[in-house]
Amino acid sequence: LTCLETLGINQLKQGATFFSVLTGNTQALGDGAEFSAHSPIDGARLSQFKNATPSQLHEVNKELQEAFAILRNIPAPRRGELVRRIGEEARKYKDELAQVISLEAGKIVPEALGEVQEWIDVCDFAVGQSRMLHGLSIVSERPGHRMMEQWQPLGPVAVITAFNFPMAVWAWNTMLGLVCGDPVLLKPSEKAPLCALAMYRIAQNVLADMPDIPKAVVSVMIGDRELGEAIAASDTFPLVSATGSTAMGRAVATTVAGRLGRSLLELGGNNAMIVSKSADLDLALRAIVFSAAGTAGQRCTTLRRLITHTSIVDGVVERLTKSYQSLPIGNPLAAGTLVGPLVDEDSFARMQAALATAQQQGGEIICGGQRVTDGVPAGGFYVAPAIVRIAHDAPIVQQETFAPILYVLTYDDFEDAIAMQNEVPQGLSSAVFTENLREAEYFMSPAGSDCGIANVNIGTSGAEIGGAFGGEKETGGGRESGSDAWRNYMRRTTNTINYGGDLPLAQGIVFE
Ligand code: UN1
Repeated sequence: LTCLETLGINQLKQGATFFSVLTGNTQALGDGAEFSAHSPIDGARLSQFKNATPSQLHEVNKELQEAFAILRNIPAPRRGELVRRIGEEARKYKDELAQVISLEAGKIVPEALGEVQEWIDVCDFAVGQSRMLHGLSIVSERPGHRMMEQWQPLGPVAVITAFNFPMAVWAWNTMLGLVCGDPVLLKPSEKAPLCALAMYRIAQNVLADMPDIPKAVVSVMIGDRELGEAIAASDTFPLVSATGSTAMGRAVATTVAGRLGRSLLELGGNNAMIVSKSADLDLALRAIVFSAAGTAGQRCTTLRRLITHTSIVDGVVERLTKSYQSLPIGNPLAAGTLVGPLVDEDSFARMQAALATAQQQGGEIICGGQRVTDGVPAGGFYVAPAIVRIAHDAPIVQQETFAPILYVLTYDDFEDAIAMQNEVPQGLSSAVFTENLREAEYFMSPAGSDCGIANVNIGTSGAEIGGAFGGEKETGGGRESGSDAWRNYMRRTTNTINYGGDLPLAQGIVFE
């Protein structure tokens, strides 16, 4: 695989086994059990690793602490220069990086390139932010005093990521974490470990030319759940940022809360779009297909529920079915493919189970759902994206199934549509298609969508990095990427300074 050669990933191994502990200074095999990662494209084995263990984490933590002691004193714009150069390096190897994503996550090339672009974009954003880590200046009630806030580096940050956005989610956390003065340890999905090695290589290429910055500021440990639990339990990390299932996030958050650490969670979504009777349907149809079938339904922002006005639902379903049937499904590396494979057989089994349950609960499969074996690489799990008409309150509709299933629900009153949009336990992304100003504003109002993302006349997926990304309820409440998400990676100090010659007490207290 030439991309692994070009990126220098093939040097990161001993015999046939890749390193699982990488801190820039140390590069070592894991001490734990061996495992392999396979390509969703054809099931072929891509790589072989050994799990890094909690005792190896203990050693890495020392390096992270030492790195933090140095990094926090390096001026933030210099830390920004590190991130600027990482962005340049990612630009240079954009095609190769995208190829590693396609191989490990099964993403089509245009979307894989988009993911690398998301990394590059957040670098640019973070470089600017490195000169804008502003605090407030606050007036004091006491004569001869003033107050201010400062934002200080927080400490080593752990980032736990999922297979579906192996580079972008790491980059949101890491590029901002670095400018904020925090070393970042990544524990990637075991389904996408080569992506982690690729990102490590890119960052270490840059760090090699910046000897004032400790190499361990971009570190990686590859391991299983046991490693994740040890990270969550470790006092080394004042912040643990985790992306993945709600079950995983709940376990991480509970452990981190037990030691009163902070967690930054981006968990399940069950994203809906309301299609009003006034909607521009040409636009809506395109948005639905990209959001629901794109990435083979494996984004946390994937459109899963279509809440359509009763008067237009039949026409919408008919047009949607037509475009679903002409979607090119196949090898994600081939030009023209729009829908690649599911990540693995388990994922396929979960999709089949969800479809069977939907039928038991009164749902009707309008199209798709079946495995596709013609014209696709053997060994991969390719499926036709499914459309299911079902009642909004069927229990299966309340769950996130990480596969391309679009549930079509209907409404008569706009208020009911909002209630349906909000009735699920997840709260990540949402959208309305309407030409009606009142509906659009209502949707975005305090009584509207309860999600972290509420879009008008665009789909639920494909957010740009400038906004804060994340959601409410079981989605976990975290906000990453743009806006003021940088504050997650810093601690706030409030300073009160007395430049007078007296010592007045606040609240007018006299103590003498
Ligand atoms: C995810 O699926 O974990 O908004 C992240 C989007 C992408 C990020 C998705 N920018 O769909």
